[in-house]
Amino acid sequence: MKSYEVNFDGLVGPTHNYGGLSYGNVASQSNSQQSSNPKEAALQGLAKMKALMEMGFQQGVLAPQERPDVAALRRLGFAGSDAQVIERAAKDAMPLLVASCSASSMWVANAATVSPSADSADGRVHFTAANLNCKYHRSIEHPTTSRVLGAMFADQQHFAHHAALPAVAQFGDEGAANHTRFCRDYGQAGVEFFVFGRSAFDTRYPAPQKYPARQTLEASQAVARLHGLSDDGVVYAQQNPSVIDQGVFHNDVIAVGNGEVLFYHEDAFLETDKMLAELDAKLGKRGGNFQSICVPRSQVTVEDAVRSYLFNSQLLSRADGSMLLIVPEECRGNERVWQYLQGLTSSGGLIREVKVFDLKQSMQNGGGPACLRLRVALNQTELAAVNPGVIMTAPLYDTLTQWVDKHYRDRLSENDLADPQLLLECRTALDELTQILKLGAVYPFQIN
Ligand code: SUG
Repeated sequence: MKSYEVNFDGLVGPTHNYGGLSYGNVASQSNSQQSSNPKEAALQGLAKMKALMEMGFQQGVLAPQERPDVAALRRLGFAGSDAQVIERAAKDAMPLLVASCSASSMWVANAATVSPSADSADGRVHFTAANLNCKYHRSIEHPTTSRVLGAMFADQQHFAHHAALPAVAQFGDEGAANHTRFCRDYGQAGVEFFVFGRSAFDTRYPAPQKYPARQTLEASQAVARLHGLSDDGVVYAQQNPSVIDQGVFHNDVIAVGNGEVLFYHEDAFLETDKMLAELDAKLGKRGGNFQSICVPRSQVTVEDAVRSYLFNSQLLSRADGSMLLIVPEECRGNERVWQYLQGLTSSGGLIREVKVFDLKQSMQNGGGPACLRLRVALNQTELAAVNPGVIMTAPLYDTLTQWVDKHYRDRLSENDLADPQLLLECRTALDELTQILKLGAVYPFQIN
């Protein structure tokens, strides 16, 4: 049976703004307080989805969340009508209002970890929503994420959903941003590669000194257990703590993998040789031929990688077996990175082509092409069981661009977040969206 990697991209929500909320994420910190353009952000994301669909890749869409999250503000003690809750938070605790307005759910690489049916013990596709417990504004995403994923992948015969891990730092889980799957074919058993930043319980593992390591070993192990993965099909590796301290807050900022290929920076991991040998041996046992492409620090520094998001690219397998890299415009803007990419594609290796996308609105918050997508490997039967409303088509693209044009503002600054009208605009837009995507009631304002 034919199998596919389906990319579900996060649709940018109407409150996209630069809140400076992510300590350790250089772009988020340095663009704090700038005004944003939510309409442009959403259209940039949709343009990428459309382009991939037109290139023949399977493409889906993942809905944004209700923001401001009034229910979250109520849990923090703000009371009254919805408008009063927002007003009071704006007056007494602006950082909490900003956090409750973040459109960060757009970076769906952090929505969940997904294991395909070929890897799991019960032969179903498994999803564990990420608790995103390192940052308050992200920790409030998972209940709605779970409902949205449940509405997209509803058929229990094929899809199994797990609630987010316990909401403590020891089980800090950032989802697929620290998870890669290698395989010979999407429908065959593969090797799932979990990269962690620190261990919560084992002091032998070093930890970064400056910025937080968001993903723990124990969280990755729990996800592997929940998904019923076998030891033969799992490899754990530690991220180099020194790159976390240079702004590599997720592994997908310094490495990307797909099929049999890992594309990574020389400084990305600890004990790299051991890790590569294990990946090679385990993929070999599953009929695959593991290949790695190491980008040397002499050509691209970690700083270049963080600024350009070279590794936050989408590595896509084409029908002829060659690979395509989807990179953000910032890669073209960095001379060393661009030169490296020219050499890479002309060397006759696996990666033959680079396509550049303008995702500046998302990039300014530290979210590149790979952050904006959640990969789900599905066989034909499973793909047919996905809610068809969320599969990208030319008519859906047109409908969604019109929907964005109708509902989104083209400028948003911190003061605008206190405007109770923004909440009404968002709810009106999302109510319509759930009808467009045929999701049913998934938002707090629809179910409470
Ligand atoms: O969690 N930025 C996100 C970016 C996530 C990128 N995802 C991956 N690399 N997979 C984060 O740091 C910034 C929000 C703000 O500052 O307004 C933010 O949440």
